[in-house]
Amino acid sequence: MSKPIVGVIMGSESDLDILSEAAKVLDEFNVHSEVRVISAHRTPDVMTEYATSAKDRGLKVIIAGAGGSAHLPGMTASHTTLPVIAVPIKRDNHGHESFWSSIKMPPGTPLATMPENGAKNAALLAVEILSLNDEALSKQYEQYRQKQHNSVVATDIAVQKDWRSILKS
Ligand code: RP5
Repeated sequence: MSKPIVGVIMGSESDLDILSEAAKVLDEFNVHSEVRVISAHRTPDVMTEYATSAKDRGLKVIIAGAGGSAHLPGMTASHTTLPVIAVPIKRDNHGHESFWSSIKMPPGTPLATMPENGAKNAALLAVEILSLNDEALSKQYEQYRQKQHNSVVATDIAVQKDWRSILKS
C-alpha cells in the first residue's frame, strides 16, 4: 500500500463528522490520506512531532480542523513548510472564533483558511495542489469540475422550463 500524502488532522474526535468529509473526498480521488486526532492544547508535543516530521514522512499537504481557540491549524503551519489548509469548525453554540483564529495568521506563515466547516473544499484544494505534479489526478479533477458544470447547466434548463413544479417537489 502507498504511503499517505495528505494528513487530515483535527483537534478532537468531536470534529470527525466534519473532517471525515475531507477524507471521503480524497478517497473519491484515490488520494491516500491519514486521519488523526491531534490537539494543540491537549497533546501539543504530538502536534509538534507530527508537523515537524510530516514532510520527511512523505506528506504533501495537511488539512487541519479545529474549533474554539483553534490553534492546531496555525501552529501546524508554523512547524512545517508544507501547505496547510485550515477548516474552522463552527457549531450552533459557537461564535466565529475558530475562523478568525485561522485567518489572522501573521505575514510569513501562510494558512489557507476555508469557510467554516468547509472540509470538502479543503480536500478539493489539496487535490488541486497535488494535481500540479500528477497528470492523472489533474485529468480526474478536470472531469470532476466538468461534471459539476454539466449538472448546473442541466438544472438551469429544468428551472427555465418549469421552476414551479421543481419548487413543489
Ligand atoms: C477544539 O475544541 C476541538 O477542535 C473541538 O472543535 C473543540 C471541542 O473539543 P472537545 O471538547 O469536543 O474535545 O480544540
